[in-house]
Amino acid sequence: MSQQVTVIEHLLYSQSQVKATGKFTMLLNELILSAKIITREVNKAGLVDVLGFTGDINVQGEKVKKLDEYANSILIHRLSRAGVLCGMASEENADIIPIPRGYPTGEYFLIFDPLDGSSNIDVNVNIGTIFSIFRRKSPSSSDLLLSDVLQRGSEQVAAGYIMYGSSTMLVMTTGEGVHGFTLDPSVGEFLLSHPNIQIPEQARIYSVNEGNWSYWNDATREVVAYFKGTDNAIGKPYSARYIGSLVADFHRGLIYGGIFMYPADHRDPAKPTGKLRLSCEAAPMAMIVEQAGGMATDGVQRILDIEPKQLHQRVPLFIGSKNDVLKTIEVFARHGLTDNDRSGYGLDGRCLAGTGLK
Ligand code: AHM
Ligand code: MG
Repeated sequence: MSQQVTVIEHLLYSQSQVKATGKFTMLLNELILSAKIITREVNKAGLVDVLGFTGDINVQGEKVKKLDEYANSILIHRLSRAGVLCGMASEENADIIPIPRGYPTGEYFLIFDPLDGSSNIDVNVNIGTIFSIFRRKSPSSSDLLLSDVLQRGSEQVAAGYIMYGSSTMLVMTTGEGVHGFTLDPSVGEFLLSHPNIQIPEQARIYSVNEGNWSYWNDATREVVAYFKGTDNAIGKPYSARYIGSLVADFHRGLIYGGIFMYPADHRDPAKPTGKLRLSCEAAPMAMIVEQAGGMATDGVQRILDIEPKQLHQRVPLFIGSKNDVLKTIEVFARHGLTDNDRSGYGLDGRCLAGTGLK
């Protein structure tokens, strides 16, 4: 870390002036402060035996929240009062989160997964916050519309994740490359540590929960067989790496190269959707990977081109190094899978009922 450049300095000095507006900077500041607070709590996670389990009553007589609920409430609390958002959506909330009455609003809409991979907390494995930022399309004087919320990933203004691991890292893009910042606890700032990240074009690592093999379609099995076989681009089996925490698996792929997959499966024939959510997981990661020179597809369509129909829509995801994603697309095309084969997928998500949005 030769130059001590903070996230905000980087945004102000090296990104276009459009992005470096006061409002956007304020939004980022609130995200950063939330990330620091979440880091503090994540670092205490191993002490739950000492400090009291979730569900316990703490010394103030309050119920101790689960870490993912805590992260969710911190983000909602801080960002809804920042005066920069017209609304929010979280993986943890069924419906849109409105800005409380009486607080100023802004033109940005934030979608986030407050603590992805939270099943890994108890075993001290990396977890993360994923975020996606859009600009509302309707005039700020009017009510928020469905079209403000359900935007294609290609319309994101910024996307990123904060990874809570051996150190805390913020990786983000505003559409001008991908930059990584590491939290220096001694000064309490995220400092530029990984400028202009580029994902290697050709990888040697594949990452997938292969325990789901029995539930995959033939195209998916052929893709995975390609990576673990010898008749592939590198002439020998790729290494398999799977943590089961999207941020950690994705981050490794971004730095070392690799393909991460969470394919559709037919465990429930009515929902051949894969597991990951389009808006709060797949789309932000897709913007990052494309900005770093990689690709993201559901096998047929570019992730960033998919128009969400529902807030919690799920989508199959193949993301990472260009050559490996291109190979996936080629195999799916050879199997004759088209857009029509996916009709209805992803529509299992909780709907927008009760949000008042039209
Ligand atoms: P979550 O949002 O409930 O935490 O689930 C998402 C996580 C991802 O981090 C990870 O890629 C995936 O679930 C792992 O799923 P599986 O355990 O089925 O392999
Ligand atoms: Mg998640």
